[in-house]
Amino acid sequence: MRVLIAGADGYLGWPLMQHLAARGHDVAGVDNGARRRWVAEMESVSAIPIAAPAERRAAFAERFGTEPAWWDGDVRDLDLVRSIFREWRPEAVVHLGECPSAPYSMIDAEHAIEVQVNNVVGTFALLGAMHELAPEAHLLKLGTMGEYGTPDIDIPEGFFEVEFRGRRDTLPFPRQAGSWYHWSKVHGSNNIMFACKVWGLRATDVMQGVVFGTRPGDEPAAPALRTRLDFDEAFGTAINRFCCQAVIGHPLTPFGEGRQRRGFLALRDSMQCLTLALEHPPEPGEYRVFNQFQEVYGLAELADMVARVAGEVGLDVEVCPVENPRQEAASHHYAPDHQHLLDLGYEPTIDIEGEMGLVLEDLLEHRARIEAHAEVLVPGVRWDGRRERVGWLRAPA
Ligand code: NAD
Ligand code: USQ
Repeated sequence: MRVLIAGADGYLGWPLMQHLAARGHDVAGVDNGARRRWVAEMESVSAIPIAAPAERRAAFAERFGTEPAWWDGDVRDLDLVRSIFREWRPEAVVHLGECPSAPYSMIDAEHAIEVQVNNVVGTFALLGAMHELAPEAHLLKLGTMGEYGTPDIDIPEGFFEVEFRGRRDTLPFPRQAGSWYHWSKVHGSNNIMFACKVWGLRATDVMQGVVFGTRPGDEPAAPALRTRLDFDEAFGTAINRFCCQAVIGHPLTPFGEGRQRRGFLALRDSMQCLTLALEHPPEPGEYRVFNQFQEVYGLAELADMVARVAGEVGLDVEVCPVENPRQEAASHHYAPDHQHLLDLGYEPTIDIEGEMGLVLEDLLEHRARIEAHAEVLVPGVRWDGRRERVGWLRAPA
């Protein structure tokens, strides 16, 4: 299958290029390098060193025999996207090319606008070009579990049956996002749903949980093929941050009481699920929603797991909760369905602690890079608009 990956230089995009090429798909990428600039703006670096895009493509050619088609460009540029579609003629488009950070979107109004314009307009340009030039192609779009928020009822996969005043209908499940970033994903989902209805496009909207991990497959990749792993408050996700904290002996930082719950999945599971969705496309005109995560965990529970695994490799780590800079439910019901991908054959990684152990192993050789930027480990972007680092709720020993 000819697959265009938007956001191909990113945490998920770069390993997905390789995962799909290894399965015999023809892959092409487009990326404007925004993630590299955003992490630099947060005064941080990827803990795992990453090669420049051209070096990455050369390493890809060495591994897979040929360089992938590639565009250094912005998917908000409709003319660019049209020209890519004319040249590459994709049968599927995987859209990962967005700003993925809730804290970045909450810095101030400028950042909120940047994230919303980037994410909503980029998605729209891809939809418009598909409508004009590739109406048969399948759009595989990364949404997020955070679109749903944390309602006090179970969360279905996109749609649910409602009875109101004696009448029944199947309707989109309400979205109650918790950051400007998460709302940008809701707006994207709504536009995709309508594009399927009015333009007859086919799309899978993946409500993905929080991803962690360094390895998309069993073998450690060659250096230029490795993906990034961030630990700053905006672009580092919880387990990845806890692992980076552990390798330098920094206290692990669950926010608040750590009783908030989220769905998590390993990087290798994200690759597996996206591939399953691609290889089992929806019907023309169909808009389907998959909830994608391996298991739900509480944040304090996860910090304790990382501390335990770190202890097994000789790292002495304490868990010290900090004030929660976000506005989110401290304790809540959380029971999302996630059956659709299991029905397609998804085999979840069961050994989450084993996966954490691999992350720690891969990070240990790069601890100096984390130590040199350790100040980014304690958050300072608060949802109430203040920029002031949070305090410890239990001071480190
Ligand atoms: P990432 O930032 O590493 O990847 C996104 C890539 O898209 C980056 O390389 C960036 O440079 C590029 N990009 C951004 N805007 C662009 C634009 N306008 N034009 C061209 N390229 C652009 O993020 P990621 O973690 O790989 O996430 C990919 C997608 O998955 C995002 O949509 C994110 O919302 C979603 N997601 C991620 C996670 C996670 O835990 N990583 C969880 C759920 C959903
Ligand atoms: N958290 C901590 N301590 C930390 C970092 C985070 O307790 O040091 C908590 C947060 O308060 C939150 C949870 O962990 O409750 C998840 O935070 P996160 O930063 O790992 O993830 P989030 O901001 O939700 O965003 C990430 C990705 C985003 C994706 C989302 C999936 O960055 O692209 O959309 O996960 S989900 O959370 O399911 O919406």
